[in-house]
Amino acid sequence: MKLECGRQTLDLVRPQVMGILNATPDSFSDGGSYYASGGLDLGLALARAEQMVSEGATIIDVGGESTRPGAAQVSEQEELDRVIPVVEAIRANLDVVISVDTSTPVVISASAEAGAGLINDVRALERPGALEAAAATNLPVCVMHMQGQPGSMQQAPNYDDVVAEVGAYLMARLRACEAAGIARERMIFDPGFGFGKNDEHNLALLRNLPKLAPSDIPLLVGMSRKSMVGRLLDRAVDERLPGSLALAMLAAQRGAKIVRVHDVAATVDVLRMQQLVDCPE
Ligand code: 8Y7
Repeated sequence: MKLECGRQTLDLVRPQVMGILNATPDSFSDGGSYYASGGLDLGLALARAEQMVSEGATIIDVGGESTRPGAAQVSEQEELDRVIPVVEAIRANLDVVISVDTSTPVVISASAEAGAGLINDVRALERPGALEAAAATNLPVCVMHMQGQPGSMQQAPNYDDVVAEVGAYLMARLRACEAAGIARERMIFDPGFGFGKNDEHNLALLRNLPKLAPSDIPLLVGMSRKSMVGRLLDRAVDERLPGSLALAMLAAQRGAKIVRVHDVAATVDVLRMQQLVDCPE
């Protein structure tokens, strides 16, 4: 299974690690690290990307809008100012697929022009104009399920059958993407762990991961350091690595092809070991 990402090709026979690079001053786990005196420090952001690539990340996910509950909204211009210089710097210096975490049509278009290889949208291209902007890039798109809106989604998540409902939503987004001219071969599905889900919902989705996508559509999962780890194990953000690694391996065993994480080196080791056992040679 190969995924064409503009100038690069991702080999999805084995699970790939997507390293998280937050270009936001307010993200919950590593926010602020690349901000010096109010502005984004491009050198620091690039150094972090470089480190993650050296640790084995084959995708870097650059995000300029924090989707954490209660995070401040950003204007289109602010999002462009945060994301595009980082995409350009990575593009000029590193051989890695650049993913851009955005829901904003102008950011989708500008990112592709700046050298992005993948569009990662937690709103599954539902914003007006996003489907058309993504289709025009010819890049792969990750469509993620979310119930509600970032600010309020964790107040009362509710499903009759979370696995069926998330699966049906992702298939509906596939149809919408195809209708807009995005080829099925460019689709990636993501159940959206923690996005309008309680712990039981998250666990049911992980247990049933293979049911959430047809076998030709790769699954991406993001559980790194999330609140589900915090609640299930009673751990603060800086104590969630073991739980996050367990979840990464459990997802890989259930067929996840891309794992979005903060801790690249540790996750790469875990997934290599999982592959040696489950998929030898
Ligand atoms: C996810 C994500 C976040 C995820 C995809 C966090 C941007 C919250 N989570 N994108 N983004 N899937 N595709 O804790 O689960 O990293 S932000």
